[in-house]
Amino acid sequence: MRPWLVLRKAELPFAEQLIPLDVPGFKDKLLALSEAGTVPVLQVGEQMIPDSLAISEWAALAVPNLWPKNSSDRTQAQVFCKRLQDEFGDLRAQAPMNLQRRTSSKMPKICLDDAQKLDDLWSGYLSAHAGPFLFGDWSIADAFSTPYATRFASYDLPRSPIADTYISEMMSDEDYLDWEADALIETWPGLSSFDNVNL
Ligand SMILES: N[C@@H](CCC(=O)N[C@@H](CS)C(=O)NCC(=O)O)C(=O)O
Repeated sequence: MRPWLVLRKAELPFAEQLIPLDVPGFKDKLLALSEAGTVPVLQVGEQMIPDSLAISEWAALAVPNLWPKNSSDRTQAQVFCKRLQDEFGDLRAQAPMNLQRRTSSKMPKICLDDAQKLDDLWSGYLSAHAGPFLFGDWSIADAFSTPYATRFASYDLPRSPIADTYISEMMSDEDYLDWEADALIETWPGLSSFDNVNL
């Protein structure tokens, strides 16, 4: 979702190839695309660019204004994106991304602690800028935040009013809504095992 949103905002045309994960033979398909054996991977001519942040950096070199203009904000945004990839493991593990899911089940404290930490970071950036996005205008940092926004919505995670407004902003973005529309009609093996899916 992250580099997909970035490429959409960059208005760079691209074609998608969807590779279902966790089905027999999926890893071989991924390893044929990158040494890491993960998606996403962007193919540009002969070049294969793995990793969401590397793809986003590639787009930012091709198109202006995907990072904040102010250099201090830009550095903060870049560091923040890396943290969003590397940290918040408990939130990601306990609240896996599933746009079809809506539940109010009690979540473990480790997950709520991560959610609170992210809320604090979002609130800090939002308070320091005029909004509506983390660094004022939309940037790659907002693309990297969007998957977390969906987790707050799916799992009804507690959040501050400022974070709630920001989550609504991300989830009403027209590019996000295109992605969501596809996700809502997607069928995956194992999806029915979620006992509290509420379409
Ligand atoms: N840091 C990488 C992480 C990529 C990643 O973990 N992708 C997951 C899907 S979201 C994947 O390919 N999982 C398959 C696997 O690990 O076998 C990025 O942001 O692109």
